[in-house]
Amino acid sequence: MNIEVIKADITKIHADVIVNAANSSLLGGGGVDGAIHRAGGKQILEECIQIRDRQGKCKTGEAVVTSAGNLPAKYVIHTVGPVWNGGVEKMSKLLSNCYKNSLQLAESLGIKTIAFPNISTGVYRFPKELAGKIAVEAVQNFQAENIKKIIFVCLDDENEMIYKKLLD
Ligand code: AR6
Repeated sequence: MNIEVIKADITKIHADVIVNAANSSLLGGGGVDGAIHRAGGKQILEECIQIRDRQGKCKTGEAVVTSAGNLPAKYVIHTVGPVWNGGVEKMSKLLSNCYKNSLQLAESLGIKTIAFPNISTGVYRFPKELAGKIAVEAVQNFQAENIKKIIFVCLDDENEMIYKKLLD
């Protein structure tokens, strides 16, 4: 399995799956969530609403999948990161679950490439260095069968530097 780091807008990435840092309502928001819904179009929101109607809100650390609307990806996996509250152990476990559950769901779709944003490190204020360490550990520990490439897509220089150092 190949792990890459790039600095880019995730909505432009040609991967089978792009992951969204959503909130538990699944109804969109700001940051990467807003960008994905804007670029992907209303199809994504309609599917999110159907999921909500079927199974209720998405809990922190869990993941659900929709199609990708107008995006170059095939699917969007929406996961809900923890809102940082300083409780390192619980927060770390929840963030790790986001990566694990997204990868598991991606495996079940039989896809080969998946792109992650830096979940929880924006509005949810998770410390970037710790979030990077958790993300890298979670993907390195994942036993992939179909997935061949994982891309960490960073929007800012700080995250790009953190991930490049961690994967060096
Ligand atoms: N491409 C790649 N990364 C991005 C993009 C983009 N287009 N836009 C932002 N980022 P955030 P969170 C980075 O706030 O902290 C939403 O309102 C950003 O620089 O998007 O998990 C949801 O609805 C940061 O490093 O997500 C939730 O309510 C990272 O993506 C809440 O924000 C995550 O920042 C979730 O907060």
